[in-house]
Amino acid sequence: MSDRVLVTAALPYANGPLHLGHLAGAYLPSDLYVRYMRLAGKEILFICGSDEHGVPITIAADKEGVTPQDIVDRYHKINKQAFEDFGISFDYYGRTSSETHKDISQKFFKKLHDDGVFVKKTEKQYFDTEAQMFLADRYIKGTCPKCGYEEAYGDQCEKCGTALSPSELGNPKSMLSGATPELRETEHWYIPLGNYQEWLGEWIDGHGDWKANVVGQCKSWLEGGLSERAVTRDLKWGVPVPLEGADGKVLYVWFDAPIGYISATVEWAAQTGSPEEWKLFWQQEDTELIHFIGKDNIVFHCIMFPAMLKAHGDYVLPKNVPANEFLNLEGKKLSTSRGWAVWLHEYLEEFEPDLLRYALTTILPENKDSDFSWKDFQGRVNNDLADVFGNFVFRTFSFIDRFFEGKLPELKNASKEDLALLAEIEKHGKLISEAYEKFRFKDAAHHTINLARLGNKYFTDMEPWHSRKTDIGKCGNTLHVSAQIVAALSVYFEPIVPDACSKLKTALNLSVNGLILWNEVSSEMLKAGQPLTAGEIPFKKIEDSQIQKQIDRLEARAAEHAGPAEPDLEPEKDAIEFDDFVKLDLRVARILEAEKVKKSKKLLKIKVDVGYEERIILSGISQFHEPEDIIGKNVVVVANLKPRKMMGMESKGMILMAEDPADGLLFVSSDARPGSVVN
Ligand code: B3M
Ligand code: ZN
Repeated sequence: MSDRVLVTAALPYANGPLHLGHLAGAYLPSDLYVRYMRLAGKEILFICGSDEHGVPITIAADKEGVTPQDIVDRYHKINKQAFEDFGISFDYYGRTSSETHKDISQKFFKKLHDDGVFVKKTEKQYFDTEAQMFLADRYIKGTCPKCGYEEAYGDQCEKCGTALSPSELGNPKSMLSGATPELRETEHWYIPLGNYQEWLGEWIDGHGDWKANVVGQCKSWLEGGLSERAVTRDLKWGVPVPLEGADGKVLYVWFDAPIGYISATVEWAAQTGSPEEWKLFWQQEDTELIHFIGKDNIVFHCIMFPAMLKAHGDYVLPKNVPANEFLNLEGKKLSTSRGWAVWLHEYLEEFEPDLLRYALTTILPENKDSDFSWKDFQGRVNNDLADVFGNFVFRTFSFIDRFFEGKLPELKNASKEDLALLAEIEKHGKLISEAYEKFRFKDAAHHTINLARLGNKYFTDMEPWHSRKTDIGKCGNTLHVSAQIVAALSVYFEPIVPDACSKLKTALNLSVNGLILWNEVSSEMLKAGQPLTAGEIPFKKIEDSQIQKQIDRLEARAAEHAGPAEPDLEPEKDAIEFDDFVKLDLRVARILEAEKVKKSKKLLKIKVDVGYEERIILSGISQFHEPEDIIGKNVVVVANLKPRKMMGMESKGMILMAEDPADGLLFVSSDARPGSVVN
C-alpha cells in the first residue's frame, strides 16, 4: 500500500440540505477511513465539495423562483456547516462554480476534443415548446428501458442505476410542463465509451479487491455493451463548452463534477501555499485514489470518469471505489419529496454528533441496504456507548480519583487476568486496523466496542470495590490495567467518536504531543503516578421521550407531505439467485370452504383444492375478508411451505396475499385450474 492516499467523497448537489442517507452512503465511511489512515501515519488528503451544476440545481431554482446562484450559495454554506458539525474532516471543501474549476474542466474538455476523443453529432432531442428549451437529464422523465420503472430520469434510472439518454425513455414527459415533448435537431459532443470497453473490462478485472456490489454493477454495464454518451447539454447553467460556435451549450454535469475532485485539490494546494503540491496526488503513479460514493453513482465513477481519465492521460486512476448501498429509514425508503428523512441539522438540535456516528457505523449499508430506526439508535447508544464504553471509563476514572488521589496506580505482580486483558490491546489494534483497511467499518466498530466490553467485564469480575478494602495492591492493578485499556480506546475509537476521544485524551493527559499514532498504542501508554483528571460521564443515556419526539416529528412531516398519488411502497428486497426462486412450489388453488377460527381475531381456516389434494391452510386475513365471500376463488399458494401449527391446528402451505397500502390484504388470483404451477 502506498503511503500517499487521496480520498474523495461524492460532491453533493447544492440543491437541498443533507440527511442521514447522505451521511451513511459516502461521508461517514470516507471520514472513518481517513481518520484511521491519519492515525496509521499515511499522507492523506480528503477532498469534497459542492456539485453546483446540472439540472438538479436549476430545477430547485425554478421551483423557488430564484436564481441557480442563490440556490448553490445557500446550500453550499448549509452543507459545509453540517459536515463540519458532524466532524467530517475534509482537508478541503470546494465548489464546482469556482473559477479554478471552470478553467480546469474546460481545459480537460478541450484536450479530449483536440485529441479527437469525442464524436460530434447532430441528433434529434426532446424539446419542450412551452418552456422553449431542450429537456436534458432530470427535465425529462419516462419509463426505464431496462427495469420498466416509470419515473426514470433522462440521464439515469434511480431504481436500477442504469445510465440513460432521454431518447431511451418510454412515454417521455417534460418535467417543466408535463407535456409530451417534440423532437428537434441539436448538435452535441459524445464520448464513445465503446472505445474503452475492452480496457475498462481488463482494468476492472485487475481490481480483485473491489466490493462485490461494485464489480457486479460494472460487469452488468459492460455485458450490456457501452454506447456513446453526450458530454454537453443545451442549458444556461453550467461550465460553458470552450469551443467556437458552442453558444448556449454547457458541459454535462457528470463530465465536470468528477473533475471537481481535481480542481478542489488544486485549490487546496494553492491555499496551503504550495501550489504545485496537487500534482503529488493526481500525477504521481503511486498515489492511491479512493472514491467514496453511494451506489447510484457507481457508473459515473467506475466507467465514465475512468474512461475520461484514461483518455486524458495525465492523471491517476482510482484504486478503489468502495460504494455503499442505500440506507432506509424506519423500514421505508428515504424520500425528501415525501418528507421521509432525518435532516442533519435537525438531528443536531437534539443529540451529539458522536452518537449518530457510532450508531450509523454499526449499520452501514456496506453490502446491502440497511435500515435506521430511532429505537435502534437509542439501543445502540444506551447499551454500547453508555452502558459499556461510558460506564467503563467512568468507573475507572472515579475509582482512581477516589482511592488513588487521581494518580495512576502502578502495576505490580500482575495476575493472569491483568496480563490477558493487556494483551487484548495489541490484538484488537490489529483486528480493527485490518477492518478499516478493507473498508469493513461495521467490523471495525464491532471490534472496537468489544475491547471496551472486555474492559468493562474485567472491571466487574475483579471487583475493585472489594479489593480496595482487602488487597489494595490488587485494586491498584485492576485500575492500572483498566486505565491502559481506556487509553488504547481513546485512540482506537477516534475515527468513530472523535469528540469523545478528544475529551478522553485530555482527561488522560495524553494529547500533549498531538496525534498519537495507531502503532504507538500499547499497554504502557500511561505511566504509573501520572495524574488523570476525571471528567463528566461520557455518553448519557437517551430517554424514551427524546426518541418519541423524533418519531413524532418524522411522522408529522410525512403526513404533511402525504399526497394521494404516491402510495407508501415497501423498498425492494435484496436480489436473490434464480436457484432461490425455483425452490418455491407455487400453485393455483381453489378455495372450497372457509370459516373463522374461534378465539382468533385474524385467522381464517380455509380448505383448498390444490389439484392433487385437498388441504387446510390457516390465513391471517379475517380483518379483510368474510369467509362466505371467498369461497370459489382461485388463488395462488406456496404449496411446499413446511406445515406449521397455529392455535392447535396444522396449516399446510400459505396463500399469497398482496399488501395494498390502501386496501389491505388482497388475493393474488388466477384463471388457471387448481394444481397449475406458477413460475
Ligand atoms: N452530485 C450526485 C449525488 O449527489 C452527484 C455526485 C457527484 S460526484 C462527482 O448523488
Ligand atoms: Zn431502471
